[in-house]
Amino acid sequence: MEVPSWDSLRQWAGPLEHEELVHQRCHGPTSAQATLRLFGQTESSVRVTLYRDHHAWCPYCQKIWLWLEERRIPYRIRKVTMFCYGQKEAWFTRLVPSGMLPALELDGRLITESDRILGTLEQSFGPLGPLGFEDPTVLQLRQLERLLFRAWCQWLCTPGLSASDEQRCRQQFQRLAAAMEDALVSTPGSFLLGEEPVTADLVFVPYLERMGASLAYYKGFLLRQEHPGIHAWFAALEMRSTYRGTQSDFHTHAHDLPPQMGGCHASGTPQQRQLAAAIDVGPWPVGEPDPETTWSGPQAAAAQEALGRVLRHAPTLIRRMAAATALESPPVDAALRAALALLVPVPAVCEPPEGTAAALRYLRDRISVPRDMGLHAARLLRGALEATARLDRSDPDAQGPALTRQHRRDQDPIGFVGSV
Ligand SMILES: N[C@@H](CCC(=O)N[C@@H](CS)C(=O)NCC(=O)O)C(=O)O
Repeated sequence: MEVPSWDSLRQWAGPLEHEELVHQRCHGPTSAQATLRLFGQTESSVRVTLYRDHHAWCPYCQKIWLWLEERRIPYRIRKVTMFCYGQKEAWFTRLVPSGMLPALELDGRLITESDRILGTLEQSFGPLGPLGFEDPTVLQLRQLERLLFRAWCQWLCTPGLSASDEQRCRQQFQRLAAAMEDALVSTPGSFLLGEEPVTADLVFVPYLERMGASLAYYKGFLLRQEHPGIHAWFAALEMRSTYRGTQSDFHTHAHDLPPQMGGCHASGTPQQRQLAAAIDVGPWPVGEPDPETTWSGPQAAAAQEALGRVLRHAPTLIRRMAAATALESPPVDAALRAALALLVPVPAVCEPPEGTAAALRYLRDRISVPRDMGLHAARLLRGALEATARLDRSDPDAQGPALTRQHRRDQDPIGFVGSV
């Protein structure tokens, strides 16, 4: 089958029209690509600016991001590069010399530290839910989250654990995960304090998401399968477009965590190796039932989203894919279009030019969720890139350069910034 042209692919992509896109990003569902959120209000109502990372990865930023989205407070977003991805913007270090995220401006006053930010937002706009951030019940839950966080770090980040140490760390982690499940069943409703998520829930979201991903990849442990109460809580969150807009996936977290955590250590059991390989190369979902999400959404919309996001950044993507694999741009350009042909309403199987499998896999390994697109769009795109790489006649098994563990400068946002 002949590889489709960019023009023919463009007709299937989602809204690329600037005005339509901007309106959707301001007023529509939560999106990692938004830079202004108005929730039906006008720009003059904006009192808040959130400074968060370009990668939509920082857990402390996710907590604030979710709070603003759930509470529907109009806000502006300014994105900043985290150290491990590239150069921190000078304008930001002038504002926050440590360079730490998140930071938030409210009526021109700058606040740092996520808990202080939440406290200030509550004072100005009222709490999310019946109890304030400093209420003893909420404080107790916040402490439980920190204990769970520590148990997770000990299990994931301690090098050279023996089999019995692994077991001990796992038990300690599971004891605290069960305490969270007890807290969940102690009140009616799917969330910690009832039928709707409150600040206490949002405090748990970022790290529980990272725990689920990293423990699957490095320990072969499926959090949601092992802890049905936590699974039900995630399932309730996944009914909300707010959470889905900030939700990452196993692959992104598994590879973004090591530089942030100073190393993540695999248990090396057969189950762990098998799961890690599936997370890396698919097919996705990596299990039945799907251990990452209960939300499936319409497949056609996910394909359209993936297509639209690649089209938006195609020249930069092609340049990076070619540079990383020492190829010329034209064959990489054609290989990428061959992969995208699998995402259109009537998919076509197209052979990529010979020798381009590594470039296709370079991109497969670097799709970042939710920075680039949602979880399902990313799965479809990774699948299309992998399936097309396998059709490479000269070297169907060629891999792209391995992902680094000390930093992720291969994900430097320069080159993508400025075009949404
Ligand atoms: N205690 C701080 C922790 C914030 C934090 O650790 N932020 C990290 C990102 S997750 C950061 O900005 N690091 C600097 C960088 O990576 O550029 C808070 O709660 O806000």
